Amino acid sequence: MRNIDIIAACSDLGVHINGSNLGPKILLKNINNYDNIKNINYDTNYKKEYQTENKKKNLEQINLFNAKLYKEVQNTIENNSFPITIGGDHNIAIASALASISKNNNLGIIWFDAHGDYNTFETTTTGNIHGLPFAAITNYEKNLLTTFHNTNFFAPKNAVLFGARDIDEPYEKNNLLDAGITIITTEDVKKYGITEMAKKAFEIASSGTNGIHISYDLDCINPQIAPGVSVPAVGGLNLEEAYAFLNEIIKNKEIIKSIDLVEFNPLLDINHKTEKIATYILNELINKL
Ligand SMILES: [Mn+2]
Repeated sequence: MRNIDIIAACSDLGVHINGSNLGPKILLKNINNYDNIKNINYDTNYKKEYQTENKKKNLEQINLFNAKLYKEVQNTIENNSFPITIGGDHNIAIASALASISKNNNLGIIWFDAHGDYNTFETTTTGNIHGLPFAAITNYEKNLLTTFHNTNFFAPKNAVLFGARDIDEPYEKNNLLDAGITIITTEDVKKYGITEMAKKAFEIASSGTNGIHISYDLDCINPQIAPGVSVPAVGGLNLEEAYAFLNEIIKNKEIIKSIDLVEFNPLLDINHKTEKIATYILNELINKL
């Protein structure tokens, strides 16, 4: 069994809806007697920006937060520990994913998500930075979100968007196609099966790389099953499919270098449904990686 660090990335700065910063605290409480925990918080005196007209909302504070998180994930890997970063809104993956590739040199990535997260500051309509991280880590959105990182980025040919069903048309879709990201939609999963599609994703992400970073966004699951996410998208994976993908992660553990589990928002959860699912996933990872 490997030594695992759980890194609690308590941020909701990437989205105008509050609450995802509280997710990690609740999940940590549910993991009994786990010692290797690091907490990253943003300045409690900071006044969060919400205005839609502002297309770079909370940019400065997000960069301060991510620079800290980046160092912590790097430290974890330097100490031969495996990083599981719990969000937090999905912008935190800019730091966790780039920290991992900075230490593992050449990695592929599977971005498990209902949304594309592939806007740029030019194409975003909301200015919510959690809609940009996948573009940032593949260096499609350049410079502003990755100032703390000075090695290579994820190559689009080894990057897979998995389970998507809510991609902004036409601009975000064009960005994804222009960059050359492989898109596996929710529809593909329903049509060809989760095992077949996971196999395809792992093949693409591992081909010619030293391993894979997994970014698991809970909003990929149907919000009727997992309602506690900031931006739910109609439809989605059922629980069996979500757990089958988790099993594929565990099966492929030798090539997986780092994982995020993001977007749990306890303020929007109903009857602890999402909390239970996220806790189950986390416990499986801790016990079986
Ligand atoms: Mn996301």
